[in-house]
Amino acid sequence: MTKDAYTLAGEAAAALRSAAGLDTFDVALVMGSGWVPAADAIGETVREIPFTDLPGFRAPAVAGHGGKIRVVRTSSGRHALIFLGRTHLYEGLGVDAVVHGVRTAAAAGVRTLVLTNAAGGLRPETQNVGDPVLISDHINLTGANPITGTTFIDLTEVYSRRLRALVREVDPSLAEGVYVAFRGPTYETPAEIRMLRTLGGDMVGMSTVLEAIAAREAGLEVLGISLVTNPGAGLSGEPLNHEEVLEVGRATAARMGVLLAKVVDRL
Ligand code: 8IG
Repeated sequence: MTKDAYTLAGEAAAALRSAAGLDTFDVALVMGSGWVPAADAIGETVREIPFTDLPGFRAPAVAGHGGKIRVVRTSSGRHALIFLGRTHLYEGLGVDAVVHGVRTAAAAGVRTLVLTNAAGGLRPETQNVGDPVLISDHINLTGANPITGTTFIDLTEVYSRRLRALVREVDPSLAEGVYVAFRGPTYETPAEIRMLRTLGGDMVGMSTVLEAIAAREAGLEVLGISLVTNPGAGLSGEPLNHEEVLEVGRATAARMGVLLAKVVDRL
């Protein structure tokens, strides 16, 4: 069963190499909601491949989540795979579908993975909407795991200390935080948000952790960045909605794009 998922990723990687006209890639970036407008700054587009052209991929269900892989050449000549959109666990397609892009990137030769997301902020005392936060660690409350069987993967340093230091050379103002993931698609109750603050979480969302685990299994070095787009439920008195996420993304696209472009060129 799980063997099939890795085989399918190998087939998708072969199709991707052929569609891109390239044998290997230096880095892959997964652009979460709010991050898609930042993709344009990373480099010059070589090709765009709809997810539906590759084995095992599904078109994302969520507005603002794109639905294709952009192959980009950066100013320093590196080749990046930019995933414009991702599959979420709440879509009900299963864990393998959620991590298929990461496994495909790994099978296509990628060694470094940048995972971005939009998230609720659990620390409005110190976080502002529109701030990017480096993910230092995660708490996986999805109830799921992409790995089945007796593969005991070490998660002591899921999010590379080296890559975080490299990003802080580019932007020393960036804070770090612990990302908590729920399955969704509901946002949290105020009581759950209070619980997550007590547990040591700094951001909360519905993505990233399963992809990060699959990436560590594949031996990739992982960088994670959250864009805080709303205070967690009950922390601001306002209800949450997805449109504000996209709006914050549009407002911060230039800053996030420059940040990612500089980071990718220093990898
Ligand atoms: I953007 O407040 C975004 N994604 N679970 N909670 C959860 N996911 C989110 C949130 C949030 N904001």
